[in-house]
Amino acid sequence: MENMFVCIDHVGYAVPDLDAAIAFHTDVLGFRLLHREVNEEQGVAEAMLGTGSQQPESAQVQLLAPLTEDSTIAKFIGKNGPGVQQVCYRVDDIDAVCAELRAKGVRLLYPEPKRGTAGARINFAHPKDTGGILLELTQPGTEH
Ligand code: CMX
Repeated sequence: MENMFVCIDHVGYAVPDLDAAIAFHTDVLGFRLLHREVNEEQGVAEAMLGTGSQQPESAQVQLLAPLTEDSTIAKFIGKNGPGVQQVCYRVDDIDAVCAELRAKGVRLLYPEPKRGTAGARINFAHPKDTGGILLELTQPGTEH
């Protein structure tokens, strides 16, 4: 595959309080709130913020707050404190990219993509196979 990734779609920050983090990003940093939702399967209340004019915008900020004490984000905050939890690359064909990464020995967390932000199809490469970065792959959905 010539180009596996379209762009950096977003960087995900683990935050303890979603409303407080949205307020900081909009009031202090001047981001625009683009989208917010609850994803029960991922255990998160999340928000997407952007500054650019591309549609769908690239290099957004994703704020991820834990829904429950045993969720992935709660565990991350408990271990590391709030901060950068993931970097997400946008792809055109997530099935093809996952197949290529698997063929190159990179472990993906899910056998099949799951539902992500705004109906995107997502998967994650394990941080132990990527130099310590949790890499999300996203193929934007029609709700984007
Ligand atoms: N970035 C980098 N390294 C990470 C990491 C992260 N976000 N999360 C865990 N690790 C590392 C830990 O530091 C640890 O390393 P050491 O063994 O060297 O100490 C190792 O991975 C295991 O860490 P853990 O705390 O025991 O975490 P788990 O193995 O239980 O979970 C992971 C790690 C990646 C499997 C889990 O975070 C996961 O399933 N992530 C994908 C789903 C997700 O992040 N959902 C929330 C976001 C939803 C969305 O973006 O839509």
